[in-house]
Amino acid sequence: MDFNQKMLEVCRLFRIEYEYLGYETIQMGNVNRTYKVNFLLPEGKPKSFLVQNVNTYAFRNPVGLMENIDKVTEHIRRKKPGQLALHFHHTADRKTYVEDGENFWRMTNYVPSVTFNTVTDLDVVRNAGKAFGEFQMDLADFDIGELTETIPGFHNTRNRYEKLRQAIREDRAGRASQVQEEIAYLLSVQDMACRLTELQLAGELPLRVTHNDTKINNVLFDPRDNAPMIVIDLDTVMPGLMGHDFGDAIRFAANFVEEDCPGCEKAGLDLRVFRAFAEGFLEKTARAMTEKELQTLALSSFALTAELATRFLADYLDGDLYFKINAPDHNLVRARCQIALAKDMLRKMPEMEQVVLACAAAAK
Ligand code: GN1
Ligand code: MG
Repeated sequence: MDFNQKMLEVCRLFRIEYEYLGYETIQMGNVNRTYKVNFLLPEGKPKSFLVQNVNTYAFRNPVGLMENIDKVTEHIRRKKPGQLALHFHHTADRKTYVEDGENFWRMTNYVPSVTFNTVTDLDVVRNAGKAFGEFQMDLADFDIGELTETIPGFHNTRNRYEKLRQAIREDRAGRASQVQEEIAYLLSVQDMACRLTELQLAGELPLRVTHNDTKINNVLFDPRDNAPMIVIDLDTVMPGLMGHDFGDAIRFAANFVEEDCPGCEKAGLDLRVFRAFAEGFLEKTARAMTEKELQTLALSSFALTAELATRFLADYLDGDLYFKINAPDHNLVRARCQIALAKDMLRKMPEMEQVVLACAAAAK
């Protein structure tokens, strides 16, 4: 079927009856596929919606995932009535998704906004820190037991290492011999990378409802003044650690380069960005944090960076089954970039720790 026809069919199932104008592919995320679909209202104005094709290789239980999102967005909406929120459209039989035997579709409102893949404006970074901190605090009274684990063990770094070892053993794409250096580095830092997971398993860090994918481009900003408008991409909202959200945000936003920048020698941690994000995040969360959470916040940046490096490298070894790629070595480039960032983080760990303590003291 022609893709225009497919888009139209999906939108009609979500009961959008306006005149169809066409669709645009949106570069958003490395897992799902996203399209902006444009319509014409009867009065002649354009109106757009976002349609997503959920990657069911990554998300094995997409229905459970949609239920999670529904509960979480409703919880936030009840707390902040009238505030801009993500709204998922329903089919005639009240479902928030359409399954056509091959694909899993969903549709949300389109929010005109700006997003950032790299940021140098420290006010924007601070605002992102506030947005993710507030998101976590909004869900502080949400019952964890209500949530399905959409990807079991998502930030279980120990399991991620196990999957890397399996990928090395199986060597499905015959690439292991090319990446011995990367493998050796990641294995050499395994203990430190897994420390957060070990503390979690020992019950020393509280389980919270966390976002788990806190890339700064998952915050929509107001184009007029760069104020944060809304946190998006709730696919991985699950029980997790404070450090998962902090660490993942840092590994993305505080890197000197984008996460898939070729020529990884330029990758590294920008301490100014680290500080700005920590200021915003801790302003919202410091009062609710335990001592142990605070002590492991800087470490969490390293843990999440090394963890993602194992994921990119494992996917490269598997033959690129999980992440979308735009070149045959895309996953390798990504893995190298995360490794270079992780190395720099280790060098800067004492400074990062100091910054965290100073920001927490200022926020309390
Ligand atoms: C994936 O698809 P996206 O961009 O929201 C991944 C994250 C990674 C990220 C790296 C469900 O997120 O865990 O950190 O790529 N999401 C999933 O860019 O695996
Ligand atoms: Mg995501």
